Amino acid sequence: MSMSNSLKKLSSCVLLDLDGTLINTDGVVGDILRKYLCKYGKQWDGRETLKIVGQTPLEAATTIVEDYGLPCGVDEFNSEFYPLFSAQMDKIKSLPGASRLIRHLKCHGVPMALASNSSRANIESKIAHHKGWKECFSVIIGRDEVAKGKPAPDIFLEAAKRLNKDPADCLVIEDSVPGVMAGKAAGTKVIAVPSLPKQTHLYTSADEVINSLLDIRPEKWGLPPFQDWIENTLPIDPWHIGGPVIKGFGRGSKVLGIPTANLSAKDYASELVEHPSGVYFGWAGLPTRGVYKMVMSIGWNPFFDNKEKTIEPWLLHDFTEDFYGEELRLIIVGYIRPEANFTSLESLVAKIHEDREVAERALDLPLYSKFKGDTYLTK
Ligand code: ADP
Ligand code: RBF
Ligand code: MG
Repeated sequence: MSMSNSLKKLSSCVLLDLDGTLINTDGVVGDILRKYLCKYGKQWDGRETLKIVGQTPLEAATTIVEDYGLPCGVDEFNSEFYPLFSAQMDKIKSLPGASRLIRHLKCHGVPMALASNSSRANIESKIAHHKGWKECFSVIIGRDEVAKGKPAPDIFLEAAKRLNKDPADCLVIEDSVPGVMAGKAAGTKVIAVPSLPKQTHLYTSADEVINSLLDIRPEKWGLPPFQDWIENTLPIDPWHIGGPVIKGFGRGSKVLGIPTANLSAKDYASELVEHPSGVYFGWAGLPTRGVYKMVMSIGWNPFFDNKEKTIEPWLLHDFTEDFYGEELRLIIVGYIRPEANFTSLESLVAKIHEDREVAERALDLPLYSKFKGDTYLTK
């Protein structure tokens, strides 16, 4: 690290954006649309969710009206959609790593501000549904409390002022491009956590671009490090998915020597939206065969630049035959790293084998091994 690098990175407080950074509205949007589209005799395709993630409400409405050929205008669609959305605000989930980050900073006495482009009242009603959040912020500031919203610097300047901090000592965490611009214009350091995939190139003014809040390393910014990593793995709230094994891209075993048993992306689209791309691990059950350790990637496989987000589970066992069509059950218990690109197939394969070793070792820890006996895996 150069000297200027080490000097520029120290922060003493954190300014957080809300929508798309700490909370995720897209799951709720999908639930509403599923019911709404029935009215027009259309069936909601879960993959549409992936398409509208991170779009502005107007862009998303236009996408849906067009893709489904709805016999109404975008304005009419919005006037019907918005009341349905308001009524579901309590169902908006926090993003993976959001509560962990807030609690960690609070616990170490790092001052925090919530600085959002939505109105103060709107912010308050959204965070009311997340227990313990409001108390963590010394300052909460909305669009209606300053002259100009993001990308103007006003919101962050005001937040720094109310924290009695110089903007240069503040670290902004933002998912949107206007938000990153606002932070830079205010003179803060900015970590971008884009909510849209493959958009890194739009965030070049940010000091760092990370894939999800799971990848934040506070010590890089002079803040206290997380202490919950165990043997190169991060425990997560376990999630369960299952279904019949389908044909994938046909390159796992052929190109990499690493077979991955694919599930239908359509059936678990809401989980795909909810979980950041990256490398995870856990347990896999094939009810007629047994329970096995498993390491998987979730995402677009940058090396192959896939168009669709998929889950690629590699069962850590030598099978003598394929098991297409069989029911596969997964419990995902931990996170290893973000997806990466590689300059050669050999380096990708070497990294995946390293992931396998990390997963294999970690799954023997009681904290992870206790899920092996879960009946979900065996039906
Ligand atoms: P596809 O692109 O169709 O997923 P792969 O080359 O990735 O093809 O191979 C995956 C298939 O290989 C699985 O669907 C399964 O039937 C079989 N298979 C054999 N051993 C394993 C393993 N250890 N982990 C995952 N799948 C395996
Ligand atoms: N693909 C990538 O492009 N980047 C990765 O970092 C990456 N990590 C992986 C980790 C594991 C444990 C597994 C099983 C796969 C990973 N892959 C990654 C996906 C790999 O490219 C994928 O298996 C093939 O695309 C098969 O379709
Ligand atoms: Mg596969």
